[in-house]
Amino acid sequence: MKELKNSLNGTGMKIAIAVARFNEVVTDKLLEGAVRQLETLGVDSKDITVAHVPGAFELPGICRKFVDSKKFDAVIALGAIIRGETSHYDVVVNASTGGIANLAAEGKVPVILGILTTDTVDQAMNRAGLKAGNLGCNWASTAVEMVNLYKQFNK
Ligand code: INI
Repeated sequence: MKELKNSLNGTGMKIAIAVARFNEVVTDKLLEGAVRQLETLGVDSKDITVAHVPGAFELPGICRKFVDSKKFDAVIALGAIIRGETSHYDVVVNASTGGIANLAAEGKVPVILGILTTDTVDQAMNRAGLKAGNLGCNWASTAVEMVNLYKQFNK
């Protein structure tokens, strides 16, 4: 049996992060956690490119631009969609997560779904580092792990 190797070594990787400004109090924390974790895993800060967009709805489009540029090994989409704050919660959730999922499934480079969907700001803050750890860190690790898996198809 052969198994692909899993690795969290991010040395030499170029990573793009798209982050929504909507619910910035949450998404700033997710970004902070993601960048910190990428650097911990060996990604050079000059190899991390960040694009700020107005809201989660805008994430799939900018992620597509990052993928099509062919300059990045992985793309991470960060956002926070909070039900209490909007009547079109479901529309924004479906459009943003569906767009990211479609892009990810193309398999060109890993595209990481880093969008929190919660009922309250408190729940979102907890998942952005207040209580339950910062999911931005997890999503950064996922990006590096997936890049290392994808690399094994290019040999
Ligand atoms: N965008 C978010 O990222 N989170 C939200 O909770 C949200 N709410 O509450 O509506 C939200 N809306 C804005 C949307 O993402 C777009 O920026 C807007 O519709 C313009 O296209």
